[in-house]
Amino acid sequence: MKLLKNIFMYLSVLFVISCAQKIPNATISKIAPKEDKGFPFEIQHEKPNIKLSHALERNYDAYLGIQPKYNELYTQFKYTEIKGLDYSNHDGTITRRDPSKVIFENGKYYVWYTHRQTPTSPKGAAKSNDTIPSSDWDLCDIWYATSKDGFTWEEQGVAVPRPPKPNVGWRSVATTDILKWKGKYYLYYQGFMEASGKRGDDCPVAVSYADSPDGPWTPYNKIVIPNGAPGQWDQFSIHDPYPLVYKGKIYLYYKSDYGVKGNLIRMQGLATADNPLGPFTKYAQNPVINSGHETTLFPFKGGIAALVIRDGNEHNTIQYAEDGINFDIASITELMPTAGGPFIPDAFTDTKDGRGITWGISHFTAVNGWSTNHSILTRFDCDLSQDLNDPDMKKSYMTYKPEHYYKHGLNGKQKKRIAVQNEKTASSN
Ligand code: AAL
Repeated sequence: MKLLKNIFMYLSVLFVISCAQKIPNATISKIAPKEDKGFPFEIQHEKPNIKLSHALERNYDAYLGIQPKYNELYTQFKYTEIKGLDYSNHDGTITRRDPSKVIFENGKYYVWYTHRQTPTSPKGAAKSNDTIPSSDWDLCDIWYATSKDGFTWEEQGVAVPRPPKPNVGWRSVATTDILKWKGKYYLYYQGFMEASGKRGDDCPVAVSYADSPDGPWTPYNKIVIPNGAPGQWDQFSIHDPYPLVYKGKIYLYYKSDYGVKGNLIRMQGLATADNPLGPFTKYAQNPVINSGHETTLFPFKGGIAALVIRDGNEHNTIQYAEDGINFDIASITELMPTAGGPFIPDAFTDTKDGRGITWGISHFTAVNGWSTNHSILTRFDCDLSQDLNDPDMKKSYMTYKPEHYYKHGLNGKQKKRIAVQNEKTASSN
């Protein structure tokens, strides 16, 4: 019986092959499998069931939509000058930079930031002293401002001053971010024990806490996130501490600079804790984001999204990690907010469906050149929200005037190199 069956199958296969050989070409194309028809003209939001190139596979698998306008994690950024803050005619003696996330409490928005008010603008580590700052974030305190509409801000003064020597942060407290946890507020910040730039930017993370966003803030006076062990990527700096509540824990992302001065590589790491005062455990496979500068993240759907701004292979991208750890590129954009502190209504609710962000505060540095070096706060708007659909934020091009391009023209050294090359080309012909 089995033998008969095998013979029958063998004959059937032979029959099919011989028929196929006799079918003329025109008929073959009609009955050819679907994948030979080519990529369809009609827009396909679902991945078509045909053989695709690597790029097209990626276009369906890596992004939340097949075009920026369908991609919830794509946006342009629009900037508005904020009102209410004075900068002493931009002479470099007042800086405001590295804003925290924005929170809404007591009927108003709150933001905290690095505030410097010094007799001169920064003069570099060698010329710095007890009153002359080395860098824009040297000799700073943490101040805060409130606003009813997010455009006009009223400065409220100091939140966390530099503590007396030898406490962590006695030289400068800078680059803060806010956490709300079990009804209390926590400000994390970089605590400098020497002028930045002396050996680098050596500043472990310290924290102060309060019962109200208006303070008073109690300094914990202990390092909560120490630098890495000697030889590790984060051995010298923990920058931009950025806490969120995720999976029942505090997920604090941070940046570090590794490598040697002049060739620093910036990446983002993660430390988690069950208690705001620690202990924090650094994720074993840090860094978790291979690019980016100041850290800006927010809960999105079931995971965490990140603005990966300048520096690194993946600068100018928005990334997403379904588990808060394994980040992939979700979109590529431009004019990203520097040191963005977004308003994230569900930053601390341990949401399982993060709704995203639509605006925040960021900064512009060296606004008036280097001799009067200082930074200003600005407002940014965007559409990275599941609850907003603003087509004006989803365009995928920006036009810049020729002056903008020429401002980024060749420098003297490059012009010389080209002149030498021109001479070589001329003499070899
Ligand atoms: C910023 C941040 C940190 C650094 C300095 C002030 O870009 O990464 O805050 O220490 O510069």
